[in-house]
Amino acid sequence: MSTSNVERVANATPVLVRNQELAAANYLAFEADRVLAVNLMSAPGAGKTSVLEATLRALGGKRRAGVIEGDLETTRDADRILALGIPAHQINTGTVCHLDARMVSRALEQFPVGGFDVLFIENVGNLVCPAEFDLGERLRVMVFSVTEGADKPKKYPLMFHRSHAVLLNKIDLLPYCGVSLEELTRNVREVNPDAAIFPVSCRTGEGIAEWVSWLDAQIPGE
Ligand SMILES: Nc1nc2c(ncn2[C@@H]2O[C@H](COP(=O)(O)OP(=O)(O)O)[C@@H](O)[C@H]2O)c(=O)[nH]1
Ligand SMILES: [Mg+2]
Repeated sequence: MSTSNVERVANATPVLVRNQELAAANYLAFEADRVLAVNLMSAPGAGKTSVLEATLRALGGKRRAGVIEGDLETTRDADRILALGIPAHQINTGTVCHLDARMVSRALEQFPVGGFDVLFIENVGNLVCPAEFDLGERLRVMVFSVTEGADKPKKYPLMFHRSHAVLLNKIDLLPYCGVSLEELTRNVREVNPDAAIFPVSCRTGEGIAEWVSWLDAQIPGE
């Protein structure tokens, strides 16, 4: 299509500027507590909670971890984390399609994170808005399931572009969904040449050790 037929829409910046201020305060609080805050993002169902379950199991007792869960409704994801014996706090956003820095700052009042080495914040499932709202995290990690199609990094570039690591999940399903891992990886690289990319399967466990080893290296030492 000719570019003259494409309209680009301007973003609502004052909301984002205010969010950045609150995110900066959260960032300083996390640094003061020496906790690595990880903002985990994806479309609904890509496998964020499954990745968390696999990651928490692999970290074992080696690192003290906590989880803040974001969903429109229910405590299902927090319950899945609590079932592993890991402290978890659920935020329900109602109709809001992403977490923001204010929600996280309020959660921290009830869920102190000073005793953790790593705090995972599972964002609301959405491939668009979470990428615009920083929470004060040091790491942004994205889960992308191969069933979503190889073209999505190009069509929804912001989350891919801003992520420090991209997990290509559900590789056990590659034979059934007609997606080439090479093409998908190439498309991620085109929007983000620097991201660490990990093909994984939460179903078979493939690739989880490589991802967890990378993550573990980001956690501040004693
Ligand atoms: N086949 C397969 N299914 C997976 C994998 N990871 C997650 N799932 C399934 O995908 C669905 C959504 O997973 P969930 O972790 O709840 O995704 P979230 O909404 O991003 O937190 C569940 O039915 C999981 O069992 C995987 O690696 N392979
Ligand atoms: Mg989830």
